[in-house]
Amino acid sequence: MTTDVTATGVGTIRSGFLGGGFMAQVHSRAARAAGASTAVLASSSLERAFTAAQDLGIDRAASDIAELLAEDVDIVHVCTPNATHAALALAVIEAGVHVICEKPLATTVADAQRLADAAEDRGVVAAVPFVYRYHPMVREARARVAAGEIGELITVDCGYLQDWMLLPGDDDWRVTSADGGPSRAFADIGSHLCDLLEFVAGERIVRLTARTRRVYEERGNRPVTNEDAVSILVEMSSGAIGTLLVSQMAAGRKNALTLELHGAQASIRFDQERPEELWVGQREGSQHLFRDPQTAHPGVARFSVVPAGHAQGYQDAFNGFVADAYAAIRGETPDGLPTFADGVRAAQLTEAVLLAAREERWVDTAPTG
Ligand code: SOE
Repeated sequence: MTTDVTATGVGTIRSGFLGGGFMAQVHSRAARAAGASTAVLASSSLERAFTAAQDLGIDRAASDIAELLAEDVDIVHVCTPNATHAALALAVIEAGVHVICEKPLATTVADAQRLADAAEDRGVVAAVPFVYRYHPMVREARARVAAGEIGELITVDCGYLQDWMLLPGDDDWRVTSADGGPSRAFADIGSHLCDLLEFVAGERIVRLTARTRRVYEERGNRPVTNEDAVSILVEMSSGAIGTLLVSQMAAGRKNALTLELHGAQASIRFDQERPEELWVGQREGSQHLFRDPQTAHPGVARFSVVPAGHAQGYQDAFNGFVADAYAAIRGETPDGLPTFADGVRAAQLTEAVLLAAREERWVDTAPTG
């Protein structure tokens, strides 16, 4: 005898994609892993959409967002250049369709807030891929901190280092404010770092000051109008202090997001390039923990999709995020799903970093409301 699963209300979600680059690849794999039908993709032209749809195994190519929305999709993944996010995400929300929008959600706080408000008014699920939250060992760290296992937070030492913009010839659409937005290194990767810090520590960055650095004034024969690197000093709600270094020009560092929290009893360190591990530092008997659903903190085992010793990585984290966003569409409330409110928070921190650097001063960043 067979049983109809759709009869339980768990129907197949139809997903649409705006953009055909690296992020659309990652999103579409995750959508498929979550059991969705990857229905349609639109890009900057029908030709590009057709090629990308073919490469990614997506059923149909659309020439623009209107055509894409006409395909009766349940959710749209916005994976286009940064400066286009706000207008596209708003059009999706106004059509009453759920949305996952790449970060930065918008290039200003006002636009990001407008999107968050619009999503709430329309009652659609609106998520931002702060996907590092979905590494099982990040959840383990968060659970241990929340359980008081490291004690009161004293200092934090964090970084997010890449090297793909190291050489003067390295170029990308993100280098100009017109396409990338006023911030590059911070908005692109510093935003992940701050999201993860606040998520794991369970507290906010309440003040910061920053220095930005642009190494080459020109790339690809056009002026560079945003930063390659940022150093930040932070103060947390508990009074903890810390440093954050963010760079896209750190030779040899590919995607080195590191988070180290020092508490009154113990320290905890996560390194994104070794996501199966967690270091717990102690005056005596520091430990290296390895992901193991059998010994994970309660509530954390669900993030392990394969048994201990069978390595999980970036795409698995992405899959976990998209699966949770789709669960939210089905009416569930998954713990730790990053929403547009978190996208607004990232925009606030981005503006604060740029302001602090420009005016050489401390800026208050405690969330209001
Ligand atoms: C490039 O810097 C990039 O792909 C980011 O845009 C992603 O958000 C990050 O996860 C990996 O690096």
